[in-house]
Amino acid sequence: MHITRRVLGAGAGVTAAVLVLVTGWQAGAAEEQVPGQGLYQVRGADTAVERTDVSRTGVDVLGVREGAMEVVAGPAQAAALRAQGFTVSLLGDWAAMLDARGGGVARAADFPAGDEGYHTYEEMVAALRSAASAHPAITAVSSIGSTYEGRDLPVIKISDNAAADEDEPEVLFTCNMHAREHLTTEMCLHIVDRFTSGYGTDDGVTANVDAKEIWVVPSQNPDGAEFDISGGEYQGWRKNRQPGDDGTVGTDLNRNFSYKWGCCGGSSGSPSAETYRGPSAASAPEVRAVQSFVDSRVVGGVQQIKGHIDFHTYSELVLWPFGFTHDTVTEGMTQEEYDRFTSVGEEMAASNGYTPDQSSGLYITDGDITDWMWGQHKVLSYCFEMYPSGGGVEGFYPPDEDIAPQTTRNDGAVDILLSNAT
Ligand code: 0X9
Ligand code: CA
Ligand code: CA
Ligand code: CA
Ligand code: ZN
Repeated sequence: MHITRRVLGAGAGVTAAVLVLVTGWQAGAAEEQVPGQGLYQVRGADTAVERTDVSRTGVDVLGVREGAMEVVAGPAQAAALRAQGFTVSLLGDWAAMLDARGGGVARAADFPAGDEGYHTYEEMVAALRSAASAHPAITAVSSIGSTYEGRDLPVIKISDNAAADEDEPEVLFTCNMHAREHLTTEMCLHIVDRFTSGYGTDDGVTANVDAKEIWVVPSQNPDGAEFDISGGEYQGWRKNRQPGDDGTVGTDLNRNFSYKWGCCGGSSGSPSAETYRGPSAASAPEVRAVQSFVDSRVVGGVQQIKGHIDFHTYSELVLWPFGFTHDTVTEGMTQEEYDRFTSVGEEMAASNGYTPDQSSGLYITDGDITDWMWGQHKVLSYCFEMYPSGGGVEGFYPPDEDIAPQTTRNDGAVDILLSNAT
């Protein structure tokens, strides 16, 4: 589900040239390849080990469904996968598919035409401010730091007596670590809306707000998210916007966390890769901000945050640590702890219809947030891959009509996480 960047930065001329060149590809081109990035289906990667092999070729894995992977790959990568024995079939030209999804000219200040129901960075900040001004007693908005480009990373705290640091279990929800996973920003904003506007009327909401301190970070990567919607069409962007050593832009924030960073072949050392881990652990300002915020919740030697969900898209999965190893029980994870992850994970998955698994069951990653949250702080931490279960380019850009049903769908899972955060 990570992805190779669409080569758009060079300007519209490049896209036009690709479109001209690809007109021949449908007409039975021998190897089924496009000159630029193609969306491919890969068959034969039936085990996590094989899927990790696929991922390590540097292709952008969009999703895994019923034994088939959907990946975005260049011609050489497609050829390499075939050489490794996988069955690779072309589904379409990636740039052309993104163009088709763009929906034409859009208002520069918002999402592409038809998707304005999604929140831009500015709209997200405004939504937090208005929730706070409508419910001042139970909210506090602040910032956990700033991005590479200098944007604030807002966090909202929701609790009774929000201004005070009370002795209540704390819970963290984080979203939009990957730029193009915009549905997750809406997930965090839905959590904010539910636990503020439902206070005093919904008994379950009221009990949670009274008994817990809920922290919500709606976007961990606003630079990337704004870039992804710049120019009125989607860019298919994943990483942050920080240049690497060679000038290529972007670190994969979900490979940059400090626990077992770069340990295990679950990330790339090459700045141009979609899973570039950065030059050192926590080299990305966004990751430093999240880590120092969580570090700051150690009060009197005790981590106050007891539960966490990091929302991603897509594939409809509930994932838990560790991602760096296939082992269930290892240094930092006892059988009892693993069983707890499994049972809460399965309960949440039963509530939203997602598939539960240890994250390495998908593929190996190192330096991801849930490994760090658990490995460093022993926080019950999950990665949700939201709607849809599959779907190529559409997968990252569901129409805004999907926001309400697909965020509400996780209400039960969020409540289960809260009740287990003790
Ligand atoms: O690769 C990722 O960072 C996550 N998937 S995404 O498509 N949203 O990029 C999954 C991270 C979960 N960890 C492992 N699968 N090990
Ligand atoms: Ca909007
Ligand atoms: Ca409180
Ligand atoms: Ca507290
Ligand atoms: Zn993601």
